[in-house]
Order: sequence, then C-alpha cells, then structure tokens
Amino acid sequence: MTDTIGGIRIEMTDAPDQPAPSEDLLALYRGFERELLVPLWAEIGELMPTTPTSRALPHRWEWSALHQLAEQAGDLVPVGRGGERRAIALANPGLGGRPFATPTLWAAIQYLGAGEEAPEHRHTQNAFRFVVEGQGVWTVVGDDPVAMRRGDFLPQAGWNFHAHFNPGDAPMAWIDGLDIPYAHFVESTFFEFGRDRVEDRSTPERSKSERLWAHPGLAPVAAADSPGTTPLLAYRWEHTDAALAAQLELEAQGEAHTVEPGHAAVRYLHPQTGGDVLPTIRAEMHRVRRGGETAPRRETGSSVWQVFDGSGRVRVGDHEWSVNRGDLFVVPSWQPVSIVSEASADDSDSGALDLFRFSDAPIHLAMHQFRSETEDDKR
Ligand code: GTQ
Ligand code: FE2
Repeated sequence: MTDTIGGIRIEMTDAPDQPAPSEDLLALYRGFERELLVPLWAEIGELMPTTPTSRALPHRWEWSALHQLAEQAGDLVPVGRGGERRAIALANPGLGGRPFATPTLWAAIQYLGAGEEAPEHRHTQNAFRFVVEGQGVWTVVGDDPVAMRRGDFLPQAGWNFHAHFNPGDAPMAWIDGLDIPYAHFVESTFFEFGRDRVEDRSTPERSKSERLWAHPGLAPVAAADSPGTTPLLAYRWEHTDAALAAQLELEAQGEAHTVEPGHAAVRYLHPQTGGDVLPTIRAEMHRVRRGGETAPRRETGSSVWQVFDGSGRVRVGDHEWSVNRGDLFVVPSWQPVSIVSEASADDSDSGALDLFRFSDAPIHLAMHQFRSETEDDKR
C-alpha cells in the first residue's frame, strides 16, 4: 500500500501498524527528505527479500545474429588506440541498456580481421577468451604469444598487459568474459595503455605459459610456493574434451563421476591453488549426452552460457529457448536452469550438447554467500 501526503509518497508496503496519514507524519517524511534520509520500513521489501531477486532477465542471443553484426563492424569500425577492442557486449534487457550481461559479468563478441592488431593495454578487471569457432589470432599476454583455437579457454587475470593480433588472412571472432560490471560497481578499476605495437610477431604452437604449467600435477619449484593469479594462459580443447569423454565412458561402465546421469562437467582451475581459475570468475564446460536432460538447478550469482556444440532446449525460470552452436544465454541469480540435449542433423557425431559456462561464483564464495540447490536437495 502506498499513501501520499502533500506529494510525498509514503511506502507502507512491508511495514505493519503504520500510523494514519497526518500533518505530523507529513512533517516527519519531509524531514527525512530534507536531511537525505530514508527509513528502512519503506525499503525493506526490496532490499532484504527472502530469496535473491535479480533485475537481470533470462535472455538468449543467437550467434548467427551476433556474428553477422560483428562482421559488419569489421567492415565499418577500425580497431585501434582509444576504442581498444572491436568488442560488442551483450546488454541484458533488465539492466537498462548498459553493456552488462548480468549485474556482475561482461560478455562480448570480439572480431579481428586479417592482419589486424588490438593494441596492448592492461586493466584490473579479470578477463578470459573462449573460442567457439575458427583460429588464427594470437593473444599476447606480457611477452607470451598464445594461440587461440576452437574450444580453447584462455584466462587472463587482471593487470597483465595484453594485445591480440591476427597474422593470417581470415577474420576471427571469439567471446570475451570479464568482471567489468562488478568492478564498475565497487569502483576499484585501473587502466593503462601499453605499447602501440607488440614487436614479437612469433606464432608459436605452444605458449611459454603452457610449456611451464601445462603438465598435470607439476609446477616449477621456483614458483610453486608463491601463487599469484593464474600462470596458465591456455586450457586446450583436447584436454577438456578428453576429460568430459572419460566421465561419460566411466558412467557407461557403471561408475558415477558425473554431475548427474548423462551430464559430465569440468571446471577450469588455477594450477597452483586448485581453486577457481580467476578471482571473480568461475568457468566450466558441460556435456549432456544425446537425449540427456539436466535437473533444474539454481544458485546465487549469475551465469552466462555458450553452446559449444550440438543443439537442444534450455529452460531458465519461465523462459525457454532452443539453442544451437554459438548461442549465448544468461541465467540470473537464483533462477533455475535445465538443459535438454536434442541432436539435430548437422551436429557432431556424438549428438551430445556441449556448453561452456562462466559465473561470478568466486565472489559469492569469498563472501560466504554462495548457495546452490536442485529439486533433489530440497527433498
Ligand atoms: O580484449 O582486452 O570485451 O579489455 C572488453 C575489454 C575485451 C580485451 C573486452 C577488454 C577486452
Ligand atoms: Fe583488455
């Protein structure tokens, strides 16, 4: 219930036993306004809900539309100093047109034409790249050029200098995930330009970071005792694919190492800490076998998913979409998500649905505010 006294709205929605409107009450509310004060009883319903409510809405973006616009931008908009990147961000329809996929996460398609270079810079925001199709761009982190190919996950923690260059003769598009909205909200951001042109144009198969860190369970002793942000700059598809395949193979042999029947998943970890790969971002790859279906699951914090292979149907809250390779969708805080794998004619042989996912879970975990549940947990 809302009442108005002398043009001042008095919210009584969540407060029982409110006094009847009177001249004295009016004076009190005018006093609050004059002194820039707001009483809790007027706001408690919105600020302290019984369960998380998100301004972000479930939404799906189709890769074909995104890619086409990125290509058009490639023809029309140069990439260079100032604009820095030809990156086009998902703008959640619940977040007022801001370039925010969720209240904490940035997700963008980035496009680099043949011969182009995105100039070096660094920022405190944490970032990663994920490649759903193509290859041919090297992201140079510090002095380490790192190849980008389909299926690779390339984390890049805050304050590392980075540039991207495309030495080949074909354009390439990929997605970026960053904690830009979170960093903006907590007002912690720094930014610096680097070199306008990175001299090292080498295009190694394997980056230095992989030569040092991509050996299972092994760390250089010189670095082992002093973990900083992740030193491993590429998680290659062959490893991710093999890890997912093994879970489903073992399941077929009667051993349960999957999230649930027919649903394998792996998480990208920091090789030194064994924890989430980035301080603010959790990243995972999921595989739902042909015809499989995941139980509705919800958690605090928001996620962005991208279909890597296959097709199917996704339900988020009361939204439902069919999805195909490259499509992205957003799961707001505490909204249940469930996924059905529906093989279509042009899918890969396995007919499985592979999905890349990233979320802001590390923030909620660090604050001791992470919760997750399925229908099973509630029984
Ligand atoms: O590639 O460095 O989508 O700094 C947003 C900010 C990409 C990048 C984005 C960035 C980058
Ligand atoms: Fe950047």
